[in-house]
Amino acid sequence: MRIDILTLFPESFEPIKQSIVGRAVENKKIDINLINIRNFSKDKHKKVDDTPYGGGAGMVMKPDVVYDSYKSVYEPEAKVIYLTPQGKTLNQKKVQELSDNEHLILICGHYEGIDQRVIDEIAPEEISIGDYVLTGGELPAMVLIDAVSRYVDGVLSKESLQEETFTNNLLEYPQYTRPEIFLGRKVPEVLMSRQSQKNR
Ligand code: 21W
Repeated sequence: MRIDILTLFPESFEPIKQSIVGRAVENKKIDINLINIRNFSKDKHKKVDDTPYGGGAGMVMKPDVVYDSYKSVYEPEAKVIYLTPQGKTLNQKKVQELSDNEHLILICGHYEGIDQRVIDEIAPEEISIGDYVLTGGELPAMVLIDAVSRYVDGVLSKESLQEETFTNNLLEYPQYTRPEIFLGRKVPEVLMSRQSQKNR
């Protein structure tokens, strides 16, 4: 899977290169491509935002700059996603659906968001990660990548995915490991029987 990320803060994606996603990138299962939206500013001061028409606090990302960065990675087969607080809340079903795509383009807004006209033109799928206010779409994009990458072939074992709590609607159960007694608390007897030792 190829994932293009359009952002004003490409350096904020360093953590995603670690852990499971990082290993998937090294194994060439996932190709993460960071595009700095600022590189598409034609202005001599590399301006990427401006004050909102009609007034109000903060700044709005300029439509031409975002659109040019988008055109630099666009292909018709790609699934385009705009991370925005107004979007539909991400859930495990959506995560699984997204993992069927060979190419994701993630658009991260910052400040008060992106000029609506470029959103109307691109018509991306709009996704939020929950009802609380963040400073931009970068953390939400990393959350989405982490969740989706687990379904990319060869990233996780089949067994791990089958144990999936949210999709199977199974109840998660408490987990224990050695030692058998910790601060006077014993591991439940049922887990200590010979039969349940087969996975150890
Ligand atoms: C936060 C942008 C608040 C815009 C006036 C009228 C992406 C996010 C984000 C942000 C506003 C996600 C406005 C959960 C999030 C994100 C930055 C509101 C807009 N002003 N999921 N309308 N929470 N957040 N201002 O914050 O970009 S996915």
